[in-house]
Amino acid sequence: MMNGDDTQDWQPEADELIVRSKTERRRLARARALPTWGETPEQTRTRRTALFKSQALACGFSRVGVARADALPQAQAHLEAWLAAGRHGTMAWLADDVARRCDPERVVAGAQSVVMLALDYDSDAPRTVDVPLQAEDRAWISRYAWGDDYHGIAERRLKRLEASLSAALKLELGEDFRGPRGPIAPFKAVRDLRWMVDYGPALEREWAVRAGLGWRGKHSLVIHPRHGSLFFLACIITSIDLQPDEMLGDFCGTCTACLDACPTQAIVAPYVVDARLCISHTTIETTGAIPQSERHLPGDQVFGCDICQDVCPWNRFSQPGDPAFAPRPENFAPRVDDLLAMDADAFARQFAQSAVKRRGLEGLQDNARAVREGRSTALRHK
Ligand code: B12
Ligand code: SF4
Ligand code: SF4
Repeated sequence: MMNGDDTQDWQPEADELIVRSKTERRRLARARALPTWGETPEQTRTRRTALFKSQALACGFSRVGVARADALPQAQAHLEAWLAAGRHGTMAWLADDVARRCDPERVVAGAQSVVMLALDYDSDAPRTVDVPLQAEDRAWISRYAWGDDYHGIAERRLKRLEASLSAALKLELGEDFRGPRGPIAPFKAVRDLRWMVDYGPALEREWAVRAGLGWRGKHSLVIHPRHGSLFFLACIITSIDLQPDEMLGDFCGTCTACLDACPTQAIVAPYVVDARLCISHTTIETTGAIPQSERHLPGDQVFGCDICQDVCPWNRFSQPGDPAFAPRPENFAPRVDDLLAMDADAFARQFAQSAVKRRGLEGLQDNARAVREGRSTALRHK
C-alpha cells in the first residue's frame, strides 16, 4: 500500500487501465488500492478492512476492531433509564440527542461500519492500592492523566489516519461511490468517515465490545483478556463496508472485586456506575468548588480515580502502553501541600500537557482541599 504522497501526482487517463498488461494492472491496483478487476465484493471488503486496520496500527493505535453499524435499541433503553435516574450527574450534555448517540446512521449517512481503536496507557508505576498516600500526605492523580492528554494524542493520530485512508481510497471510491440508501456525494472524509474520541455522539464502550476489543467489566469499563482495561478508546463511523470482528466472551465470572473496592459504592449494580457517586465525576467534571454534600467523596483521589481498575485481576499482567502516556514523575501522587502552594505558572508548567488542566488550578486546589478536609475530619468514607 502506498501512502497519500505516492498517489497524489497520479491521474488516470481515460483508457490507461485498459491498455496496460494484466500484471501491470494488478501491480497498479495493489499499489493504489484500486479494485482489482475480478475482485468479488467479499474480497473488496477484506482488502479495505485490512487497509483500515494496517493504517490504524501504523498511525499508532494499539489495537483495532470493527463492528457493524447497527442501531442500538437495547443500549438506548439502558442509556435512557440511566439518564432518567439522574445518574449522569452534572453531565447534562450526555442527555442531548440520545437517539443520535445510539444510531450511527444519524452521524454518518449510510453508515455501515464502526471502527474501534484502543490506545494502551498503563505503565510500570504502582497501583493506587500499593501507595501509602495518607502517611506521606500525598494524593492520587489518575494514571490516565500522568502523561500527555489522550484527547490530543488520539486526535492527531485520527487525523493522520483519516488522511491516509482518504488518499488510499479516493481513487477507487471517487465519483462512483454510493451509500446503501442511494447516491452519496463523492468520497469526502467528513461525510463518509467521521472520527471521534470521548465527547462524540457514540457509546464507545458498547462499540468496543461489539468490535471485539474486550468485554464490559462489572465496573463498566472494557477489558481485554491480555491487555486489561487501561486503554483509551477512539471511534470511526464510516459508510464503507468492512468485515466485522467476533465479540469476546465476558470473563468477570463470579468476581466482585471492583464493586467491593469502590470506596463510594458508585458501582450501584454490575455494569452500572452512578456518576454522582463516582470520584472521577466529582474531581474532574465538577465546575467550581465541590459542593458540601460531595466533599467526602474524593478520599485520597485529587483527580480521577483508578481504584476499581487497580483491583481488577485482569490488570495484573498488563504491559506498559504508549510512551506518550508514560508518567511524568511530578504527576505521580503529588504532595497535597505542593498542590495547594502552586501558582498559575507552576500549574501550567506541570499540567499543560496533562488532562488535569481541564479542572484548572482553582479546581485542582479545591479537590486538594477536599482531600485534606477528609483526612482531618470524620468526612472520610473509609
Ligand atoms: C460520561 C463518561 C464518564 C462518567 C460516567 C461513567 C460511566 N460509567 O458511564 C464518569 C465521569 C464517571 C467517567 C469516569 C471514568 N471514565 Co469515562 N467516559 C464517559 C463517556 C464520555 C461517556 C460514557 C457514557 O455514555 N455513559 C453513560 C452510560 C449509561 O453509558 P454506558 O455505560 O456505555 O452504557 C451502557 C451500559 O451502561 C449498559 N447498561 C446500562 N444499564 C445496564 C444494565 C445492565 C444490567 C447491563 C447488562 C447493561 C446496562 O447499556 C448502556 C448502553 O450501552 C465515555 C466516552 C464515550 N463517548 O463513550 C468515557 C469513557 C467510558 N471513560 C473512560 C475512562 C478511562 C474513565 C475513567 C477510568 C477515568 C478515571 N480514571 O477517572 C473513569 C472510570 C469510572 C467507571 N468505573 O466508569 C474510557 C473507558 C475506556 C475503557 N477501557 O473502557 C472512555 C471510553 C473514554 C475514552 N474515550 O477512552 N466517565
Ligand atoms: S472510578 Fe473510583 S469511584 Fe468511580 S466507580 Fe471506580 S472505584 Fe468507584
Ligand atoms: S474486578 Fe472482577 S468483576 Fe470487576 S471488572 Fe475486574 S474481573 Fe470483572
